[in-house]
Amino acid sequence: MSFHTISVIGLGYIGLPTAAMFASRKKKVIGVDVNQSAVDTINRGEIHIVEPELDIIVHAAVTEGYLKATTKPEPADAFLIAVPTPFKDTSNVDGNTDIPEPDLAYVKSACEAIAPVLKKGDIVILESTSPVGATEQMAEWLAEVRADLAFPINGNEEIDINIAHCPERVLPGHVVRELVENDRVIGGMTDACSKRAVELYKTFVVGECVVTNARTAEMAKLTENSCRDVQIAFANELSVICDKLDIDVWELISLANRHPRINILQPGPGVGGHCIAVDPWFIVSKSPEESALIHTARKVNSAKPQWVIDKVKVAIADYLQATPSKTAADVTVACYGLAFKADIDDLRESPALEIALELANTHPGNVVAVEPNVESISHQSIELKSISEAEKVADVAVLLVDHSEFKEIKPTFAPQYLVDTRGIWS
Ligand code: SAJ
Repeated sequence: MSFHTISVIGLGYIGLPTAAMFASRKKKVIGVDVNQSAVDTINRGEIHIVEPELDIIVHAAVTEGYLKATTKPEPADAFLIAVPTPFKDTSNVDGNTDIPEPDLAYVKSACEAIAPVLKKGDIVILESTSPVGATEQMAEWLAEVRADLAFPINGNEEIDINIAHCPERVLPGHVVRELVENDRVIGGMTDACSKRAVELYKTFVVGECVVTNARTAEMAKLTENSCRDVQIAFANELSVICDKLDIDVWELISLANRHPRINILQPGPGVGGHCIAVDPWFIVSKSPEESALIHTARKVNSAKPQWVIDKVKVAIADYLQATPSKTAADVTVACYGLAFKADIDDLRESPALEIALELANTHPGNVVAVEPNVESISHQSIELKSISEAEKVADVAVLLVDHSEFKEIKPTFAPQYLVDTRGIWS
């Protein structure tokens, strides 16, 4: 049985490109989102996020009538849930965060929203990165609302609704290409569920659809991002050690990487985004005793922004010592980059933004920022400037993101007044 109508719940950085991909293969796609303004934007054939090539695909899909967005689910043959799975704020009274717990509230709401329109033969796929056991939980939530339908729970193979976890694994900035080319992990709750999910993804995926069970698929996604977090933590720890020992960490890493079996990643101001800084906690919160390395990596990466802030404060102090006619209030600090990584506009969970805001809150002088990928920011304490304006006014500079625009220039800050967290100007 083929899929006539596909519904994608959650039209964000993953859901919208996925919906657009199905629509580009001439499937009828119903995108569902609670955000009315995002729904209106998409129905005008426009997009509310920045992702290369996506605007053209969405525009074509909407004008040709294959994609429409709505706030209320409608019947479909397949439902893909791509809603956020953040963690709960577990800060204690002292503001110290213990081990954060995953928050599946958006998945639960999505289940409650689609349950009334489910019919025999449908498939529901959880795409959101989730802790182990979330897909089983999702099936139970659906079953609670639809006692008239058989779900693959408690070993039941005689089912009306197929359930699978097929985690998204695409890199922001390359989503359109990676959605098509990357191999896809397909974790069905039964073999039949996996088979149905493979049929669905084969609509546009040219990469291999590799079948496993739902729990392994959940853990595979968490493992990929935790592996990257641990590797970045190693690079970040090296950068702190090298700073103390007066060694250029970027030269060191490029030398070590000449070894045929070594491939060290790059240090930075910390790890940002809504994936790598979040997903390892899903493992740690479930298996705290067994995940010492993953937990430590998270702590190393989380501590890096404060280390950068301290370096900027030392640079400000050095500047004041060399310029006794000035006070701290006269010193302008320029932050180059606010996004969570290069060449994107996404400021969510960005260590660069965290550093800039903390500097703006604590430094008595001006803090300006250059962020070529956004036109405005909601934080009034930071003034956005162009590259040339910032260089004119800045006394102390901190390079936070290796945007292409920054790689093309070489500002003339004295080394003692420049904190280069990406190693492109130093
Ligand atoms: N970073 C470094 N040094 C590096 C590499 C990255 O400091 O050498 C920092 C970046 O600046 C950024 C953060 O790490 O702040 C994360 O960036 P990223 O490019 O490593 O990853 P994301 O968050 O954009 O996307 C990741 C990808 N996962 C892996 O590469 C294993 C992507 O494939 C996933 O689909 C995505 O998470 C997700 O949605 O889970």
